[in-house]
Amino acid sequence: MNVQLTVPGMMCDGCVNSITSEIKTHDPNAKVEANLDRKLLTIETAKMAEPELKAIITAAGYEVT
Ligand SMILES: [Cu+2]
Repeated sequence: MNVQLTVPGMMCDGCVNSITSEIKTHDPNAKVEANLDRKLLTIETAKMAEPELKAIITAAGYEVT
């Protein structure tokens, strides 16, 4: 499943790395792609749906809109 989320607080590669590693603790096979200009995160995962991904990113300290 492909999920696209907007994360306005994602400012740099450091943010992307923190979010990616949090997601990968829940699904090591997840693929995460970020577009920093558009604050867009694309997550490919067979294990998780959008609500769970939102919860993980929020818990990591980033608002999802
Ligand atoms: Cu950052």
